[in-house]
Amino acid sequence: MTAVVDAARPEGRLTLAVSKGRILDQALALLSEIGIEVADIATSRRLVFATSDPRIEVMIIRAQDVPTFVEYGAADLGIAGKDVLMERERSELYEPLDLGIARCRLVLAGPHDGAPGGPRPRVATKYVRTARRYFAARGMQVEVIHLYGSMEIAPRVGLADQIVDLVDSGATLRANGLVEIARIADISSRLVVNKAAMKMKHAPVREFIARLARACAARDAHPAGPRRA
Ligand code: PRT
Ligand code: MG
Repeated sequence: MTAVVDAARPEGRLTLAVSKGRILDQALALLSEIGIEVADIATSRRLVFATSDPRIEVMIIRAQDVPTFVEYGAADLGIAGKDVLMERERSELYEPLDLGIARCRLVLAGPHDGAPGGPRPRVATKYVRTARRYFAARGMQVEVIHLYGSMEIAPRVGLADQIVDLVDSGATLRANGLVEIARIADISSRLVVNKAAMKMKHAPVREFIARLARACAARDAHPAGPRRA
């Protein structure tokens, strides 16, 4: 793979890619725990932000794109959901740390009054590869239908018999008359690291991982604390 060479990025400076959306607030809270504050994030339309630590800049991009930016070296590090990482065909990334944020679970769900769906039920999901792997491992014959969102309505409108999707509180499933049939995976956000950056920027990368690891450990030791992510 040809790495992106960014002449504008000074030696030793680290770029961290974080997804916008629901991971962002908890990721920023974690960064704040290690003394990294991101400037003007609420007001700006920029995508790359300086931080209170001159050695670290933050790039805010779509959840699904974080591993790609890191894999190609456009960012040295990233914070991505395990769901997104599992769905990648191959991974050229280090995944040194479970940050324990944006926790949820990937489940198989179906209508509470639903018929099993015949010999080859249709399953709608955004997580096509992960779903295929799950069913193949169990010798289950299903037709996987790829959707980009709103999986929960698929059974109601007869598009699918079941869905594979993320669940947090369960409110979305309930609101759509669905129940959890099986838990496929526990999900949380992970720190991922570009392999070349791990070699070429070894000291700052290791230091950054260690700081985040300490912040996660401190949070987990005091789970009732006010800043729990
Ligand atoms: O919009 P974009 O394409 O950029 O990405 P995205 O929509 O995938 O991003 P976003 O902001 O939704 O964040 C996605 C990441 O957050 C996922 O990759 C997960 O790692 C993490 N995460 C944690 C979740 C949830 N919890 C979650 N509950 N992502 C989505 N959900 C959705 C779920 O799909 C369902 O629609 O929330 C709904 C269920 O929530 P409950 O509480 O009703 O059960
Ligand atoms: Mg979204």
